[in-house]
Amino acid sequence: MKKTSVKAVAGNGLLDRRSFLMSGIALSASCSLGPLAASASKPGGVSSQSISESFPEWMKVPGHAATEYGQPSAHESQVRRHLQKSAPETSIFSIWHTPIENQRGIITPSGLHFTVNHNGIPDIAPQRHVLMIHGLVERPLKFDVDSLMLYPMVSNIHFLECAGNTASNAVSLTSLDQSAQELFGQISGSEWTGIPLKHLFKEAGIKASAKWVIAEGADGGSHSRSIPLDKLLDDAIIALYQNGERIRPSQGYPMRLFVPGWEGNLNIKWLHRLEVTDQPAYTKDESGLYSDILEDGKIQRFSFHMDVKSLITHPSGRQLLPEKRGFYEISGLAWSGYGKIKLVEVSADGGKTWARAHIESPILPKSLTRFSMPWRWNGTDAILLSRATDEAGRVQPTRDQWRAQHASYSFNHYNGIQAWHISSSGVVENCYV
Ligand SMILES: Nc1nc2c(c(=O)[nH]1)N[C@H]1C(S)=C(S)[C@@H](COP(=O)(O)O)O[C@H]1N2
Ligand SMILES: [Mo]
Repeated sequence: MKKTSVKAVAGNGLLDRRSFLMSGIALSASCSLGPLAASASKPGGVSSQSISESFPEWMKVPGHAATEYGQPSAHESQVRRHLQKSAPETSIFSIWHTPIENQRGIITPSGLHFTVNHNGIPDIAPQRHVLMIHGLVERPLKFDVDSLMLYPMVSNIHFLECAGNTASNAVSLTSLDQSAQELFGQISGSEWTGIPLKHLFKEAGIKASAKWVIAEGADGGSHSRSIPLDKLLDDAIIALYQNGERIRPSQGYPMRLFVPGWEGNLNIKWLHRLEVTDQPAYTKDESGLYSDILEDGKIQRFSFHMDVKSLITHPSGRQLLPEKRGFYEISGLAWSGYGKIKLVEVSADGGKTWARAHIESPILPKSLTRFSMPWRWNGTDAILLSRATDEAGRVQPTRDQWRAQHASYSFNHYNGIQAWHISSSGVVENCYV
């Protein structure tokens, strides 16, 4: 196979996808498959006797029985949530990060969904849990879990991201030697199923003066946020299921508010109260941690949307490229709280040249979206970047552009372009360009 048949689309080895798919399998087979696979690809080259002699032991005995609840392979036990260093395990305030670099596709397994708990995870008996809708309504309502389960439900795939995700890259003066999980682990994607809030609000009868809703959780600290009524009437749901099963305790069992595309903190878990009002409550949870400090020192209250952002997950921080000068599929995730992802560009030379990545379907609004780009690494230093644009026309800023808009110690809603440095030894490290 001639190497010249694969067309370059940008500097430092980024390749045209179509020409790579035409010739890429043969190219990568010749550089990475071992002798067994190579001979198996030639039928007739191996006798049936030598094939059966090479059977591993599990092909010669019956396997074990299935169990009532499935578990991942024991060989994948390193794929775990990671506790953010600043929050000790015993603390009631804890942040666990998703191993985002182990994920392919756009759905995070529920057991690996990131989780942020300001007051621990309450043990809620579903029979005793109540959801109230009150305030500026004609008919205050009280629901138990069983009565909510009777309502028609919708299912949608959406990301959930903490406003503090990637905070360390916003504030740190020198780039940290961290994995994608450590830097970016407060983002996950799931299918969320539940009741559109507009149906419940219609039943309650919202009064004309209503503008805001105070949503409160049933955790010990009464985590609460003020949310504009319009958003809740638009696409918010009371989520009862995640990825086909009832929401897990760390995600808000028995129910949570789900506000697509808006900052994680508003997605109140263990939801027990929605108070319809004409003004925000300025709760402790919105006035303290979750306000943005701008470059002139002013505080921006209520930055609801999660902005357009992307990340190359393969390869990413602390990984080692196994093949020097090999063919790689660069793969990553892009998302925007404003809608669908329209464009992802990738650079392998630190931003000198860019090429359009392939965006994999499904391309859903306010959802993780997978992109990919074939790359031939020439074995020397490279800097990989990805830059996402959404359908609202928002473009991911550089780190410097983002920092110019914010105070030096501001860290929420950081969405600067992520750079991974590949050294000639194949080590991948976080870097700032
Ligand atoms: N009741 C309650 N809701 C909460 C929180 C909380 O501590 N208590 N944490 C918030 C924060 S900061 C985030 S980022 C998301 C995280 O949701 P997850 O734990 O399901 O990933 O939940 C939000 N909802
Ligand atoms: Mo958060």
